[in-house]
Amino acid sequence: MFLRIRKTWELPERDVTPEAFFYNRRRFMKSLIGAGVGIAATSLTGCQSRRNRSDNPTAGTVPLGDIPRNPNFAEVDRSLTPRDLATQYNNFYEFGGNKSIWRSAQALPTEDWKVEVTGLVKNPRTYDLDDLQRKFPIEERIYRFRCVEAWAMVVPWAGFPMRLLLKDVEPLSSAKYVRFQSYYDPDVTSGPGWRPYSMPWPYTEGLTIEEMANELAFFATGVYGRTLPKQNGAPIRMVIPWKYGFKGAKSIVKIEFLEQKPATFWNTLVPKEYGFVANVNPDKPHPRWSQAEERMVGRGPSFSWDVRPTLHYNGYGEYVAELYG
Ligand SMILES: Nc1nc2c(c(=O)[nH]1)N[C@H]1C(S)=C(S)[C@@H](COP(=O)(O)O)O[C@H]1N2
Ligand SMILES: [Mo]
Repeated sequence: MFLRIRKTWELPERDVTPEAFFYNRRRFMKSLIGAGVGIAATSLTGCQSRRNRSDNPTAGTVPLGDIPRNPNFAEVDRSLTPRDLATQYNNFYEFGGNKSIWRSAQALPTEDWKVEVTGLVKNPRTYDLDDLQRKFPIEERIYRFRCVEAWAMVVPWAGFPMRLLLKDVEPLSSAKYVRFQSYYDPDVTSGPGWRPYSMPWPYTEGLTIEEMANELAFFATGVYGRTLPKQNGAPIRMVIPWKYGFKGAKSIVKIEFLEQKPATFWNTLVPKEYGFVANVNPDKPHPRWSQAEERMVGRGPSFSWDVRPTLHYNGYGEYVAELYG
């Protein structure tokens, strides 16, 4: 893995970014080596940093003021991940294949954002951010967050439960699944050194209607008391705390109600490794590593991070187990 010079807080070799692992192996390395380019990816991303000079990972975010914290989600059994870690250790493949994409993600244009809701619903419509704010009161929820790569965080999201949107658009009885689509513009999103050709863009994810209607399924429009930083999926992203992180698509532009199960990004790319359901499950290993334990993103080298047993449904069985009985 000569392509990356890891920052001290990045993952150790043994469980390096699985999504990146796949990509590196099959495409990225091949294209670089094939072209006779022997430069480290870090030097390429270095160009990006010089282009986007912001040194503040929460630049452009604004405070949300006094929003109520939902008492059912006021705390978990571990401490909050510090904001500077949660905003500088990200997965957002549109902007690169490593965890240090927060600077290149600042290119995401979030002005005049619209979310189109379409498909099998009684009231198809397009919301702008004001509509969302007016219709769906914002609350704060502290959720566990678990990436399929076996790192985890505890994050204070702000936003609203997905079921409020369901009530507003009224899915038809024929609607069984929901497809969520992220913003994508190949000119904006792929930075120098990152050529995500032949990945199934745009990034999409899917849920069943019942999953979307669950109390826990959440649209986040903020985090740590401020609007979402771009690298975390501004201005609105999915948060599905009982599933692996990749199910939570960022920067949502379209929500479509369907009769058939939709194709999704990672499931299309590597179906054997990233299922459609993808519930957090310590007993179901990923084909390339165990899921029995997870490491809480912390300071210093990742081998020093707090290791915890993985919880079934990420600790949310009382809310969701009945969905899968
Ligand atoms: N559009 C989009 N959404 C995405 C991803 C992505 O690459 N593109 N990565 C997913 C993965 S694998 C994870 S773990 C979370 C990371 O969210 P965070 O960076 O806010 O912690 O975003 C998810 N949503
Ligand atoms: Mo992830």
